[in-house]
Amino acid sequence: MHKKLEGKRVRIKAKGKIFEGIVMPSFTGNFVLKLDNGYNVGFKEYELVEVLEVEPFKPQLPELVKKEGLPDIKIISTGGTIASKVDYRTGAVTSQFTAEEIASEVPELTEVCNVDAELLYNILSENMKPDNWIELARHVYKALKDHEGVIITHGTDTMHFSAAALSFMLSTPKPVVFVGAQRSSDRPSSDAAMNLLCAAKAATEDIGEVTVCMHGSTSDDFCYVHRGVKVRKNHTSRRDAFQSVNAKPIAKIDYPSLGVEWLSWRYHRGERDLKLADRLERKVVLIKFFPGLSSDILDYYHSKGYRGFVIEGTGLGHVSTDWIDTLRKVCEDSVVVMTSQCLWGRVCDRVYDTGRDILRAGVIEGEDMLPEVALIKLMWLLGNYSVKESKEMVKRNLVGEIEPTTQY
Ligand code: DAS
Repeated sequence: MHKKLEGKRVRIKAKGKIFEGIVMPSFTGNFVLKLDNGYNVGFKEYELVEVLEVEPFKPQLPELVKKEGLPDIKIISTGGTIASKVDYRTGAVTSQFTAEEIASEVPELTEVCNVDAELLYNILSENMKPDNWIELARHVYKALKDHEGVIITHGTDTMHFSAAALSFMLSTPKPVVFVGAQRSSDRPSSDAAMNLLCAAKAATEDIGEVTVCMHGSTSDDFCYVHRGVKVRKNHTSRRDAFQSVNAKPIAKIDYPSLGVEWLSWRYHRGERDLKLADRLERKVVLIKFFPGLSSDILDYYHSKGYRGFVIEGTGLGHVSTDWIDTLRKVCEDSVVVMTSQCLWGRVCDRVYDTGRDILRAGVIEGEDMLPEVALIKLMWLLGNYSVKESKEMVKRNLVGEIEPTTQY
């Protein structure tokens, strides 16, 4: 019965009282009602008094008028929590994409820039694939030709993968800013509006690279702008889940003043030309080593035609010494890059015997690259260069993914 009533406004009798609200989806078997005060109440027993008919809610959307002197920014939506809100009437998670809908949620946006919006996908980011990265890169490339910056709203789970992918595929003279939310806009603790506003500010600033803009602390006091190849989601739920790793954030944007404090080096606006190199080799694999893992996994992927391997090794970049023979064989016709599951610090295989044997087998040190960034860099290199050229280029810094020295 609950299912049929979901989304409807009803009046029920329970615990000797009358309650009115919207029937919400329930996963507990209880009957869940969202009351007008926004709280959900569950009932094991109830008596349906009546189903109330309500007019479909039509939000008043603002008329977006371009303001002279404000930069034109494109918002490309791909989905995720930031693009969603619970529709109280129906309990469904609806998505908001048009510029008008976004601007109606964050009216301050129109004080920072002129926005036009495009819906590319409506997917949660765990479902993003390399084909989506390529299509997204092409849409951003096109938008950069007639906008001063591009904002990409994206799910948080794999946002740093997408940001890294566009960092290698797209050379940009203007800001490209990925932004997500850990809490949807219907919740009091939502970070969506603040993240989006700070991202819009970043998209109008003197930045010429792909970045990620998210909360810098658990409070609503500032956001960080992170380099797209030095950032990672490091917490399942905190609003400051995104951290720069082995680098400082590029900038701190104060909220609500939107004051900008530069924290580290950056590509400046106009420093690089607009270029797109959108081929990616899919047969590249990231393997997290753990004690007892057999090197058969290398043989398996090699037999399937993979010629790109990133290993997330232990400590300074190690795997079990019984991997050495297989590594030597695979390195003959493949690129094998060693990164560290410590994430912080730099791989150095010249300290211990194991590391020296790994280097002699032909494995390449991944410096201070994050494992997933090395994976995407190798997908891009092997999509555009030979194995031999990729072996040379993977250890060189291309877009800021490798810092010259280890500061952290
Ligand atoms: N599932 C998450 C995603 O789409 C929701 C979010 O965090 O945006 O990445």
